[in-house]
Parts: sequence; C-alpha cells; structure tokens
Amino acid sequence: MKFSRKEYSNETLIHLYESLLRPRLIEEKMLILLRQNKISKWFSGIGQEAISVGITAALEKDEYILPMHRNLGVFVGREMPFDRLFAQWQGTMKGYTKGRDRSFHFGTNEHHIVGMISHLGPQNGVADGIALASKLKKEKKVTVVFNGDGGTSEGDFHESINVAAVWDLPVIFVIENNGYGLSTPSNEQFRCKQFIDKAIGYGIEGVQVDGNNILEVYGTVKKLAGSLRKNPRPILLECITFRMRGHEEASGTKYVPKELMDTWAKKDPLDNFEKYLLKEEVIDQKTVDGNRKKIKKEIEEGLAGAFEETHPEANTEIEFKDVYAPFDQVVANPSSEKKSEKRFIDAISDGLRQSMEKHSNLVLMGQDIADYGGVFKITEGFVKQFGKERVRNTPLCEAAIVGTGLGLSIKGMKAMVEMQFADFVTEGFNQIVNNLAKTHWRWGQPADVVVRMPTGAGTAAGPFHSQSNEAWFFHTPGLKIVYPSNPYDAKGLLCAAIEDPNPYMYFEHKLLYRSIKDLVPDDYYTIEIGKAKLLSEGNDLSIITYGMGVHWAQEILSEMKEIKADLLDLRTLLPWDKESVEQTVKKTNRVLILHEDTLTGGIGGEIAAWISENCFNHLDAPVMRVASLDTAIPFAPTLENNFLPKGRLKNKIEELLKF
Ligand SMILES: Cc1ncc(C[n+]2csc(CCOP(=O)(O)OP(=O)(O)O)c2C)c(N)n1
Repeated sequence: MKFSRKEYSNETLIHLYESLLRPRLIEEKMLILLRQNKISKWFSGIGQEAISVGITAALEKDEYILPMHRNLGVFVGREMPFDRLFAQWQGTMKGYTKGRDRSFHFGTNEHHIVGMISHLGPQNGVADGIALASKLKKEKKVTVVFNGDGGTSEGDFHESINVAAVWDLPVIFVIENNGYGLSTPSNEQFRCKQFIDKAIGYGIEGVQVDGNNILEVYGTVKKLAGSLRKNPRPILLECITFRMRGHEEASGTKYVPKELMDTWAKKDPLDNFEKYLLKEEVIDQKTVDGNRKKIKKEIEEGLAGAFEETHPEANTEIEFKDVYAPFDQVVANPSSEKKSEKRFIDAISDGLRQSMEKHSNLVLMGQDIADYGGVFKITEGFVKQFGKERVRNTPLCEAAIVGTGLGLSIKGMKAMVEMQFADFVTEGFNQIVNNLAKTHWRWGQPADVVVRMPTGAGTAAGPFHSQSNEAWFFHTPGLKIVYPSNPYDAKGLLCAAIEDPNPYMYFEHKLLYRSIKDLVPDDYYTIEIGKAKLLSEGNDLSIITYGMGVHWAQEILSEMKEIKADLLDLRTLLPWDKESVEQTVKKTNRVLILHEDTLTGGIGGEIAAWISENCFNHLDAPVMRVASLDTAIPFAPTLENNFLPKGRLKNKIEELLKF
C-alpha cells in the first residue's frame, strides 16, 4: 500500500493513526465480550476502518454524518464518551435511546450523527434534507451519508441521489464497496463494474478511492468537502475495501473464498499505516505500545461505566409519553370576525399560505407544486409569494422526499410534503412508518413533517387514485392523523398540524375540494387536535364518522326525518377523541360507525372494540359498522357506488334501530 503524506504534519498523522486504532481495539474487546455472552450482537468493521475514520477526520465537527452498521470509526471519531456508547449497545439508560433501540441505531445532534434505522437506504433521503437545510441557511456545510454496496440496490439510494443531483445538494454519498452484502457477492447484487460509473447516470461526479488507505480517504474527502462547501453539489464516493468478518459475528465467512481473505488481510488499513509511520519515524514502537495501552485503559473505563447499569425498569407512562415530542397546543383564534366564502380547497390553500407566512422555516415539497400549483392547484401562486426555495417541485420520488422532510426537521425546520394522490404514499411508506413515526421515541428527535394526502373515491378514478388508506397509518404509534370534513376544519386542522412538531398525515377528500363551501375566517386560526365535533344531536342513535362519511350521514339523515341522531365527526383519527365517543354512546345507547375505507381492519373496528370494552353496559344493540366493500376500488361509477357504503347506510340505520 502506497501512502503519500503530502503536507500533513506529524500531529495530523498521529491523530489519524490513533483514530484508526481506537475502533480496532474497541472491536477486539467486543469480540471477546461477545464470546463471553456479555453483549448481544456485533457487526464488525475490521478492515474497513480507514473509511469511517478518514471521512470523520476530514469533516468539520458540526457537519452531519449518517453512518451505517460498520462505521464505529464515525462514532469514536466524533469523541462520543465510551461509557455512553457502550451503554447504548447494552440497552441501558446511559445510552442514547433509553434502551429502546440497539447497536448503532441512534442519532445525537450533539455529535452531529444520525444513525441508521435497520432498513438500508432511507438514511440517504434524510441526508438530502440535512443538506437542503444547510443550503437554505447558507451554512456552507457538507453532509456525508454511508451505504454498503448491497444497500445501493434499494430504491431509496437511487431516489436520494437523484434528488441531490437535481437540487445541487452538498452531500457525499459514500459507498463502502466491500464485496458482499450479507452472503451475496457483488456479481449477484449489481452488474456495474464499479459504482463511479453509476454517477454518470445521475449526472454527478464519481470519485473512487482505496478505502483501506487512510491518507487517500482523508485527503480526498478533505478536498471534496472544501469544494462542496463553496460549490454545493452531490458526489458519489466509492471506497474499495473488503469485509474481513461475517455480516455479523454469528453468520461467519464460510462462503468467502480463502484467497480473497488472504489478499485483503495484507491490505489491512491499520497494520499498513502503522508500518508506514514507523518507517517514516513519525512514531516509534514505544509510542505504538503506549497508545495501545492508553486506549485499552480508556475502553476498560468506558466498559466499567457502561456495565454499572442494568436494563431500564419499564415505565409504561414514560413509554407512551415519548411516542410524541412534547407539544402543548395553544389553540389560536382568528384575530378578527372577518370571514369569506371558501371552498374546501380554498380553505386548505389559505391555511397553507398563512402557515408559510407564520413559519419562515417551513418548506413545501411535492410533485408539480411550484409554478404549476400542484395537480389540484392548492399551491397556485405560492412560488410568486414565497419563492422556489421554499415551494419545491420534486422529482418522482416519495421516499426520498419524506426522508428529506425528516432531515429538514433535524436542522430545526418544518416540512410539508404533498402526495400527488394519497395512493402514491406507498412509495414513501417506509420513511413514514419507520422514520417519521419512530424517531422521537427512539432518540428524542422530532419529525416536524406534515404529509398531505388527497384521498378518497367517488370520482371514477379507479383502484389507484381513489384509496382511503388512513388505517395503514392509524396502526403506527408516533403519527398523528387528521381528516377534516369541511372547509372550516380543513384550514384550522392544517394550521394546527403544521404548528405541532410531530409527524402528521393530513387527509383531504378530493371530492370535497370543489363541491362544498363555507364561511371561513380570513385570519389564521387553529383547531384543537384530538377533539371530535358533534354536528347534530338526537337520542335515537349515534353515527360516528369522518371525512366524506359526514356528508353521507347528513344526506341520509335529512331523508329519514323521523330519526334523530347524534352525528359525531371525529376530525382527528389519531389520537381519536374517546371522551366524545363515550359521551354519545352513553346518551343514545346505539352506535353506527361509518367510514369510506374498507371494512376489515378499518378504523371503525378499533372504535367498536373500544366501545364494547368500555361502554358495554350502555349499549342496547351491538356496535354496527358500515364501510366500503372488502375489494379494491372499481372504476365504473356503477361499481364504485356499489363499493362505497353510502347505498347501505339507510338499511344499516334501520337494522340498528330495530335491534
Ligand atoms: C431494506 C432492508 N432489507 C434487508 C435488510 C437485511 N440486511 C441487513 S445488512 C444486509 C446486507 C448489507 O450489505 P451491504 O449494504 O453491502 O453492507 P455490508 O453489510 O456489506 O457492510 C442485509 C440484506 C435490511 N437491513 N434492510
């Protein structure tokens, strides 16, 4: 291995050497502890340390790094206290996740590190968001995100590089090309000869380095980072290396040919650098021995601190409390009586515009939302008022953009992501349910993102432009869900969702956009989250519903004049208003839950279960549900009408009353 020390001082070389030695010695210790059954799992980065170490040393301390499972060198390079780092692996309170997540799955803003979730890929979108925030704030900072060669097959990788390319984001996308993804060799993972060739396809620069040569990695990244700070743009950095141990310790390396192991053993980044420094007389054997002794002592001290504690005592209240970032909503009332007639769509647009005026850190992202104004024209005129930096057209890449939203919130900004149709949220699903929803609970980082979801059927748009998919998210702790049924609520709930630092799914029914209007305050206001609204009152039965269900119920009730019903509009689905539900059940003793979503596994099932468990003595009839058929949504209007529950509502009311 050829080293070129360039202009580096002895101090720099020794710093790099010690930074390489630390993770190696920690790992050697962890492998012993693993054999002694004192730690649970270990992903080894032995042989690859020069990449994490060189990159971390080349960056400024407040530049974000998004490492993976083999990047111990990043955590150590950022001078994370050993006792806390080791405690994190032990799942104790001294760690970074209150025992909730394992190994390297955590972030800390103090050290400007955002660790991966287990899923490979989503870290790239988050890196885009951090880089976008840095760029918008004109900070001249670089963000670095790590990938294994196997992980590059994931869609998130592709989407995020594409976004960074189109938006000129200062991100270094690192690929540690180490020959294997778990047991799968490169030739079964990708067809390209080398990853820098892929950079061409994204229209960005690709740079390849010997990932085992610390000076090459350090020097290259230092130069690239300097250039990116001045001239923001993404770079694909391919680091050629090899995985010297199994995927994780239990999986072994039987499938790796011995010759490969032997060849790469000779290229060990630490041994080679140590030999070079000894030869150049930058260090001597005494320093080598002294350093090892010193670091081993630091490790032992760290371990003693980490092993002081056992696993945390479970406290259900705290577990629930941390699901959401703390936020005491103060409901904002309009500052004047001024009102004007607004359609549902105008109310949403108005709320969004006023939120943009109120929160200068709010960024809107979505397909065609800039000059075109979005396919439904919600953001028409926004570019003129707020500029293209804050009203951003995105490429077709829902996952990367939701991830970008999280990245923005890590940098203290707010994001609104418009799904062109709620159906397409499937492409961003992982980022929502695993990243947005869990990040606060895992390591205390709020995900200040509102995802707007144009939803619902009735427009003969077929199975992929009509879905009601709120139940997918209802099952995910950490999200909040609002679903307004009228223009007043649409504006107030949107403004409230944007104020709250927690992640929201905001459902807006497309059929209501232009079909209903109302007198809506012109000023900014918010509506209490988690509060249902009783829209009409009667003693015969309670109809509990939301969204389009409200309008169907109103229409049918106006036809069934002899029947007097409580009509409860939930408005917020997560957390839903149990108190108001309980009140109406106790009053009418008969409950019908109505929703546009399909029956099985719909939100109605949960509410019905809760009522039967908590209000059983107040029921004169079983809780009944009416919902869409358990099929996909058909295109032809006759079939669609048959699918939707409206046509069955009247009979169901009669059935319930007869019981
Ligand atoms: C989305 C996703 N699919 C599958 C896995 C399981 N998995 C964890 S690591 C791994 C192999 C990763 O290979 P590579 O990206 O090359 O990184 P390396 O382990 O070689 O450093 C797999 C398949 C995962 N974590 N996430």
